[in-house]
Amino acid sequence: MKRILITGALGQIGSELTLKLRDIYGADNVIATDIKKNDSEAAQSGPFEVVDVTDLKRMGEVAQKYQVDTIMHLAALLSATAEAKPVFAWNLNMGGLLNALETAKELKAQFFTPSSIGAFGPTTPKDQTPQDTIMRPTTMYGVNKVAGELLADYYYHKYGVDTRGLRFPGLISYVALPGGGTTDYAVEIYYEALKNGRYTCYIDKGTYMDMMYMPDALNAIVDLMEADPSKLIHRNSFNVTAMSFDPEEIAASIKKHIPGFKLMYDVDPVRQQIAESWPNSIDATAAKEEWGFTFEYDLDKMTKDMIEKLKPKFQMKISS
Ligand code: AKB
Repeated sequence: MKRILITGALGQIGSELTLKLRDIYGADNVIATDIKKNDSEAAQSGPFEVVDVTDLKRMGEVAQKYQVDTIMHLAALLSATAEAKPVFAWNLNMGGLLNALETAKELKAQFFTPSSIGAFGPTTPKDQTPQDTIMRPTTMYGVNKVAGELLADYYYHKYGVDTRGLRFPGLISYVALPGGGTTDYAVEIYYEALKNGRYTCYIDKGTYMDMMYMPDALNAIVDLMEADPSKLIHRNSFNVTAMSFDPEEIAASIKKHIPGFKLMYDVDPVRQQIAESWPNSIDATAAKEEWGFTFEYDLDKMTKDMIEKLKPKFQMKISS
C-alpha cells in the first residue's frame, strides 16, 4: 500500500484508520473521502475530497486524480439503520461497494472492505462459528454483507482485483461513536457510566456478541492488507474477534472502576432480534493461520483503557 483512498473516512472506523495509515504511509498518501467534510482530524490532517459513494464518476475522478493503488471502502449503513431503511441500505451498501470495486478494477488497485458478524444468521452454528459455514442472514445488513463478500470474491476471480476483507464484530472506541449498529450499546455504556453512573441497555442480559477494541481492528486491517497473497485462502472475508460478552459482563468490568455503576434494561425488540440472529462467538482460526491475526485487548484491558481515555472528556474523578 502506498497511495490509499478511503471512503467513509469520517465514520467510526475511518476516523481512526485514516490517521493510522497517515502515520504509516505518510499524510499525503492517504486520501480521505466522505459525503461531507467536517473539522475532525481525519478531514484536516491530509488530502480530503467529498465523494458520494453512489456516484461512480466522482469516485473514479478522485481515484484517478491521486493515482491511488489501494481502495479501502468503509462507507455503509450499519445493521439497525439498514433494517429501518432496507431499500436505501441496499442501494447505498451494494451500489457503493460495486462502484468501489469498479474503481479498483480500473486502477488495478488493492481493495479492502469490512464484512461483519451480521453476515451470519439464525441457522448458523452459534458458538465458535466457523469461518466456512451456513450464511443465511435475516437482516438487510446481513444480506448486504453476504452479497458483498461474494461480490468481492467475484472481482478477485474474474478481474484479478486483490480484494481482502474482515468479518468484524462490534467495534469499541473512545474516538468516534458508531451510529445505527446493534452492538453500539457496548460503546454507549462507557460514555453513560462516566457521565451518569448508569446505563439503560437496549440489548437483553444473556445476549452474547463478539466485540473488538478499535486498536486491534486497525492492526488487523493493516496486517491483512500487508499479508502475503499466496497465503490467503479466504480473502473475503476472515472471521476476527477478541472477546464475546453480554451486557452483564461488560457492566461487571466497568464496576471494577466505577463501583456504583448501575445497569438497567429497556430492550429494543428490533435490535434484540438482530442480536439473537448473530453468533454468540466466532472462531478466528483461519485469520490466525493465513496471515497471523492477533489481538491485544480483552474485556478488562479494553475497559481500563476506555475509562482512562474517556475520563478527561467528562472531567469526572473515578477511583481506579
Ligand atoms: C452493527 O452492529 O451493525 C455493527 C456490526 C457488528 O457489523 N457494529
